[in-house]
Amino acid sequence: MKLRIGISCYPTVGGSGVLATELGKLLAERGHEVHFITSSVPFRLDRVYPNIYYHEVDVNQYSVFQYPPYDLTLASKIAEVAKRNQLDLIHVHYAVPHAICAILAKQMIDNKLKIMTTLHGTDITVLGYDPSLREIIRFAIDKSDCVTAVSNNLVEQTKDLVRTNKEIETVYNFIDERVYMKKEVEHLKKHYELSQDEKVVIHISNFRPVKRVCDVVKSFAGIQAKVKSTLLLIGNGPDLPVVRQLVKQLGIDDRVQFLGNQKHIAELLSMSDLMLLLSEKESFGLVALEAMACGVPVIGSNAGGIPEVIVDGETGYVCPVGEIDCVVEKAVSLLTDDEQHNRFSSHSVKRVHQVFHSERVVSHYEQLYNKMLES
Ligand code: GMT
Repeated sequence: MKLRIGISCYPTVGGSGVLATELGKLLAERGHEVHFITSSVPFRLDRVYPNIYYHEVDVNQYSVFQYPPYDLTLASKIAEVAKRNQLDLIHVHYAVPHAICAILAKQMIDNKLKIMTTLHGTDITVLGYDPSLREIIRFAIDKSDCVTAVSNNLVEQTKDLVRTNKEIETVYNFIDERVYMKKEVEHLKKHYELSQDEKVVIHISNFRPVKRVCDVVKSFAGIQAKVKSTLLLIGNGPDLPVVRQLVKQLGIDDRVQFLGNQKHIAELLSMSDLMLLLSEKESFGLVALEAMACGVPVIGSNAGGIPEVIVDGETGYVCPVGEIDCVVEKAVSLLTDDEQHNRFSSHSVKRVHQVFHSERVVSHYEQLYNKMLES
């Protein structure tokens, strides 16, 4: 059955926005009518897509208010779009504020809207520790018609932190396999002055402190002392200056390239031999999945949902948070053993297709939508 689906998320760079947008695109391909209700055009919505509509949440700054009323404007917009387009449901990404806005919108239109909330981590693992927000997060979860989280670990953490009895179903993240695949990039390697005999280690994040990018740099310092290699750092964020300073201090400036935010991630991954994702909090780690789809093994920390994505000793390695020696040892073993690397690389691609395939995940969401609408 064709559904009319609203989607609200933070549209800027970030895993939750990426996931929400890719989901919307694939739902539209399946014939559903998809309405994005966001503060700007989601950055992955980079051309015209049939069945996709965009409604801007235009937040005004009134001098009488100390803060711009984003939440209230979003709630009004969801109500308006839902009524005008007769939406069957709104799928919001984040309990706070987006589920709260949807609950308000639902009340504004006489409760005629089903709400699905997907938890991505930051809303729980950061905000859930704040006693002033815990009650409202629980309210958002309890009042949603269906709640999903992106890993089993996040389901457990939510139950522990927020103390809700609501059923929360794990629906893993996915990537678009037509985009994330190994590509021919010899010309690019030349552009980045990467020689044939050197290995490429990559890290992609928003450089927030939870990503522990300094651990990535320290690990790489150990790796490059044993294996000729270059580190590509992709992204931007608050820790960037500290990371730059550390690179200088360790005397590895000539081995590290800072590339800032990038659009064509699959190409950069296709030049790489290994990804490092050493976060202290990570509900899933979508970048790890993107790497695996391009045949790049990942060494990750044992934080959050990362061990559900990486199979230790098969598609990469899992090391305790902050244990640099473990990362260096595993990385050197992978980068110096071609047979092991090829095996891990093909297991990574296989795992993405078997466990995290977009067909499977989008069908799962569709089933949950239908179940929610029947109830
Ligand atoms: O990782 C971030 O800081 C961004 C954040 C977000 O909300 O966009 O990512 C979260 O959602 C992603 C998509 O589900 C997950 O892959 C990330 O692991 C998760 N980040 C954290 O839990 C820190």
